Amino acid sequence: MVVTPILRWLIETIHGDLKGLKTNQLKQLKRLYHQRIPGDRFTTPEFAQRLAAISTELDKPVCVYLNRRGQPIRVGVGTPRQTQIPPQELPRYGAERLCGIRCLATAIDREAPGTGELTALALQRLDALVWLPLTGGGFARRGGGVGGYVRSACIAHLLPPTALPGLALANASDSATVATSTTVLPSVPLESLAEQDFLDFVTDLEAEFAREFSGQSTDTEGDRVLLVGVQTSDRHPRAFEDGLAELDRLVDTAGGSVVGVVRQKRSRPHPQTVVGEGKVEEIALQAQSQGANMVAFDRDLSPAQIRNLERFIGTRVVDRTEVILDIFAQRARSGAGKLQVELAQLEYLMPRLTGRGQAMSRLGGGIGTRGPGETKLETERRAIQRRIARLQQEVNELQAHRGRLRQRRQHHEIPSVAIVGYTNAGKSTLLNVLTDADIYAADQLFATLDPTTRRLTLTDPVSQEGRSILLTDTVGFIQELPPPLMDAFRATLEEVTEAEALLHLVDLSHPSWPRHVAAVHEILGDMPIVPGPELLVFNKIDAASAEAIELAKEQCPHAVFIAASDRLGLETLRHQLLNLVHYATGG
Ligand SMILES: Nc1nc2c(ncn2[C@@H]2O[C@H](COP(=O)(O)OP(=O)(O)OP(=O)(O)O)[C@@H](O)[C@H]2O)c(=O)[nH]1
Ligand SMILES: [Mg+2]
Repeated sequence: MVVTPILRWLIETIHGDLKGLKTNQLKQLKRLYHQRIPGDRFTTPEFAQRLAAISTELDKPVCVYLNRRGQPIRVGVGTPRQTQIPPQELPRYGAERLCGIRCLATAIDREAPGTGELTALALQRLDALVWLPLTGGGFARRGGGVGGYVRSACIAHLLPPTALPGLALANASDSATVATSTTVLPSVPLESLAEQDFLDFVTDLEAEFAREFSGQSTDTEGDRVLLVGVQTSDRHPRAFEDGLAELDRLVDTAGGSVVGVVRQKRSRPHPQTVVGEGKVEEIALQAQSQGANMVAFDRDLSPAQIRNLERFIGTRVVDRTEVILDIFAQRARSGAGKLQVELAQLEYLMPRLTGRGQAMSRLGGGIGTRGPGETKLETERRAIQRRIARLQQEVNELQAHRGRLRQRRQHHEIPSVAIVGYTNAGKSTLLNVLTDADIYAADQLFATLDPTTRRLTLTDPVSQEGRSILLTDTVGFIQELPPPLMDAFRATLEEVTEAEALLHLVDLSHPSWPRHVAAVHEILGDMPIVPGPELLVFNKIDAASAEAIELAKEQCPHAVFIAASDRLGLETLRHQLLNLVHYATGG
């Protein structure tokens, strides 16, 4: 590679506090980039003294970051905290590794690193922090010729998690996490430090991390996700905890594993970063120490918030909607399902396309794809817009097609009932036991995406006359259903609103069932077509507590109580369904 002057300048950036630096001082600092020490040494005495001399001259601490080959990759003026490598520039090694970079830091009047320095060590997962306190009164005699020098040094490094029994990382505060996840070794004379083998040290340390890590997790696939809950004053504490538990479930369903939870109480979300500055740091630290490669927030984030958070934390940051979209994408099997999921994903992505970093805003290429001066981003936007328009068109066709099918059924005068309810209520199980349909039912959120309709014959207990109805099982609801999904799934949701009546199934064994009922009503209320009358049916009574059943009976005296999987209460349900259909069709 030819090193052009501009490239050299880029490579040799001096970080940190450069105020008042003279040109020749800057040159001295830049020259550090050309130094190299043996890769198997923490430092050489000469290199340490050279840093001490520069530090003395500047009257400021100096930090040099070395890779494992002993090459400086970053030089900064200031403390390790002030010169640290931003998360997105760090190589990602994961929880079982260190970052492959050590920091040599001179220090003025401080014998050992403090919380700030140890935080920087933990945030970056540095191989080690080599602390070089200056002695010799160099600063007192600044300009007087005699420089400060380094006599002794100490090493700080990360501790593998088991070295810390019983540490509750999930709720540990910032400084507590740092204090327990790092250690500072006793100070030794510089000469003896220079004789120690650095590579042996770092290999042993990493072996411990690797052992820990393999003991901790068996599943190396899938994302390791750190959850973040923000309890704003408009959220009831119970609703907040419910939402967080639901997010945990969603992440799990999406195939990720939750490695920890961070909570914050705020009157309202921080406009730039949702949580406060200190909390962002705690999140970054925990993500590092627990090897998370993704951070999921329990609320929707603006595109700018996602960008800011990713910059500070250094992992992918997703919001609740993105997790739900991901589950939908994994579940979609049918053409219609895939079509609607793709539309929802693009509608979600569109506003988030702006300023996705330098890479996307560079000039685009390709004949006929751009006007003069148009950027690649705009080209991409237009391509996506075209795709969205085409998918919208296809969804319209799907909607029309399903409409025709319904009309044909109505023509045969078979009334239809749609089973609605919160996701995982047991809707598919119920359709299966009532009609021998063969629908996938599982203890998962959004097991069903595509509607299935089956004929069910109900017998009038008095006249013994049979009456057929069509029963439709469809996608489950969730609170705060993401708007892109509402729009994309309108063809599917229309099956619900176009039905003559609804069977609203509720999982009574779920402690938050009242909130689920409210969420379903809210979504139905938002639909363009007013849905028909609803029969409330409580499911899973086999797993519900006696109190829950009592409460539900009290609050909803007309509801039906069943256990679909145990075929309990199905007779009553059939009678009530017949009544519902009579009522809905005016018959
Ligand atoms: N204990 C108990 N579990 C049930 C009952 N009915 C269904 N389940 C279980 O609840 C889970 C969800 O059932 P599904 O039928 O897939 O629920 P769904 O409403 O179709 O869910 P989505 O399609 O994901 O929205 C499954 O594990 C079922 O076995 C019941 O009466 N009692
Ligand atoms: Mg289902």
